[in-house]
Amino acid sequence: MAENRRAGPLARETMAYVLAGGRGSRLMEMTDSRAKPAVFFGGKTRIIDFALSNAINSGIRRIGVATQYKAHSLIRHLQNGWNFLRPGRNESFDILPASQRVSEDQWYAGTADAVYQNIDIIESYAPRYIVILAGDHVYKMDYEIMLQQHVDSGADVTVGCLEVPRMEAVAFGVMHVDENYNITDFVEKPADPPAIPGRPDTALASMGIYVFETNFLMDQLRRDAADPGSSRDFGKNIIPHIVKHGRAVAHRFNLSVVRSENEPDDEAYWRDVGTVDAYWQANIDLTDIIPPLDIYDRDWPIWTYADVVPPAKFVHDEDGRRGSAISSLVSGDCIISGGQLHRSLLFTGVRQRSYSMLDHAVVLPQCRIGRHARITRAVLDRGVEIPDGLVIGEDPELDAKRFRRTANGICLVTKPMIDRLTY
Ligand code: ADQ
Ligand code: ADP
Repeated sequence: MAENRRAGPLARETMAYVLAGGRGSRLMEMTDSRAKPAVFFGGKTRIIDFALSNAINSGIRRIGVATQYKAHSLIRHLQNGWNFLRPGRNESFDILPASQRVSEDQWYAGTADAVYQNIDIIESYAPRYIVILAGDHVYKMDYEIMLQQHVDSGADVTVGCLEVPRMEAVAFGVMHVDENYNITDFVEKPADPPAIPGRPDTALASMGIYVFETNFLMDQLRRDAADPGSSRDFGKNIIPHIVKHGRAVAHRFNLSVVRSENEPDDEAYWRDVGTVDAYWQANIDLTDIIPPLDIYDRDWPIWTYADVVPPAKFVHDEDGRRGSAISSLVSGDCIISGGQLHRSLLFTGVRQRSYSMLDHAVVLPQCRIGRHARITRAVLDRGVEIPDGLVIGEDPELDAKRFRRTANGICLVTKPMIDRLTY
């Protein structure tokens, strides 16, 4: 009976457990007040919406989200947008903040501990499989395909992987695989990443995505918790242990990436958006005529919580100058009155006034752009009010004094930086 019973997708026997506690400190002041998964991305969504939408679109109906660092903004977003799963239909959505669980500590020690401390909740749902996800990556992926591979291969753990330039692999778990994609070696964040054999410039990196049978994972977590030398981390402890003592298999992201017909098929889109430069670039990429990520794909919608707002509006100013946008994304409740924008992305509720110019700018919700302001290659954090006439992105030395200017010349501008301006 049990063997023949499985009719639906494996996803319906799976819980997605999203790790959303990390700060993402390389995003600098953008994550001063919110965790990286809560950072806005792409006009309406936040970064965590991608992992959560992937789970829902893959057919998963049980989701847990572990939070810790500056979780207020994240938790409010989750409660507003993601609480539609219903216990009466064998669905569940749990927000699991650190500090409320078994340990005396206020904090999850590491990513494995963020699961371990909620073992009782997970076991109460008895999902057969569990997929561990990072809440801070932008990509579209069908986890059902990875689950299928996991079941077919009989692995103890299946680890999502992709190829990255070898020098970038210092930030990742790096693996060696045999011809059947069995992982033969795994090293977390190596200073000198090992290359894929025969391809000296490329390494095989872990995406920080893991599939387990729940019972097996719980055994591993209990074993790890009893080891005083462990830092309770998947990448540092759990995965290397299984590679050594069990069977870990790599799942190539290429096999399960979801592409629309409008996406180039030479790239499997996955972004960590972990730095200001990467964040700026990934948002600006959306203004391409054919962007590498299609956020208009109705077959794989990225769900979010968004306020109900009026449409964007473009008006000319009193001199008859147009308010206009070229190669740009403009969200609801924006009013462009006589200003111009080019290759820019405006989130909800931005006001851009006459004679101002935005070029390659990423403007988060509720910003105000004053008259005659000129802003090039910048990220404006939520609620920033640019005074009349302010120029950003044209004088590197001045910008570096006033704002967070990256090595690539991108300026991150926050409210406190504007408050400190004297001129
Ligand atoms: P990192 O991304 O550096 O490496 P980590 O900082 O542990 O690993 O973050 C993983 C995820 O867990 C993130 O989504 C983060 O927000 C969250 N997180 C971190 N600490 C947490 C905690 N204490 N409680 C709850 N959530 C927490 C990992 C793997 C690498 C892999 C990369 C891919 O360890 O092997 O290559 O992900 O990005
Ligand atoms: P984030 O910028 O990451 O969204 P918050 O959600 O905490 O961070 O919002 C930033 C500011 O916007 C807060 O200071 C808060 O006062 C205000 N805000 C946004 N949404 C709401 C809301 N639903 N209720 C109250 N305040 C809100």
